[in-house]
Amino acid sequence: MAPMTDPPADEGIFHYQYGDDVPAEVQKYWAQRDTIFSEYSRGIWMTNDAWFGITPEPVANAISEHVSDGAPKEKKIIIDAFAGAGGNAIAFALSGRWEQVFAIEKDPAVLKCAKHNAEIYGVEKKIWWYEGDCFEVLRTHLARTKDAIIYASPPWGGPGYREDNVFNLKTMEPYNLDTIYTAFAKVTKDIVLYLPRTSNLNQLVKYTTEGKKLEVAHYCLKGASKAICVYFGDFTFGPKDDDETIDETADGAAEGNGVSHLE
Ligand code: MGP
Repeated sequence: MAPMTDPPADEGIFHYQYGDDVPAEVQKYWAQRDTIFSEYSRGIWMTNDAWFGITPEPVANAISEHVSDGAPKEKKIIIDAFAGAGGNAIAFALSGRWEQVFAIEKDPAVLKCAKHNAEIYGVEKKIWWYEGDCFEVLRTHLARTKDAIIYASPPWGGPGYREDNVFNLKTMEPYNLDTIYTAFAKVTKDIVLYLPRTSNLNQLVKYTTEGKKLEVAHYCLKGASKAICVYFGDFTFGPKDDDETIDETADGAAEGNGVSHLE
């Protein structure tokens, strides 16, 4: 159990307890802190930028359940390529589904947050951490991890993504869809991407195997879609009536609804 330790503010790491300390651009996320991390008050660490990309815990849990159920049974390793402050890797480690959970994060301060946050959830030692660029780490350390799946919640170029009615995955910054998919597919075809809810679905179809369905799920909080996950490769999901099993009614709970199939 992690003791409540002071965050190293000189490294840009904070645990905001009072609204007055929170920068304007982070206020909206901080207001939802107990939804984003149910254990926030136990001393969760964040950098200011990490707030924009963190997956809220109910959504991370819903995704984790979906990934666990849908991944080919022989796959025992999951790689979180853009681990951020740890939301998804923590959920994957807590699920107990994986023999190994790898988490890659480029920003040393954000990685420090992720490790600390995982400690709060009691799973810091269940995750293999890599500091570095995920494309480099995949190439140099994980290229032969054939029984892995890759989960990635990449940067979307900042909150400005909301201004586009249809989000163009070809111009996503700093890595576009093709860069991400092509690099990851060298390790495995079983890839899950967390992308803007308005993503151009036509741009995803090109990466499906001929004749196969591509699963796309909206993940919602309080009735509003937060993002989609796209399941490439050999993911299979049960009868579609069962998709709603991850749909919970409690306030703030995630709904894994809206699974659609593109062919
Ligand atoms: P949001 O769009 O900032 O908030 O992020 P919201 O509440 O949907 O906006 P509203 O003003 O329309 O109500 C929604 C969710 O998207 C966040 O909780 C993150 O999980 C995710 N998200 C947002 N951004 C900018 C990114 C990003 O750059 N990368 C990743 N991976 N996820 C992001």
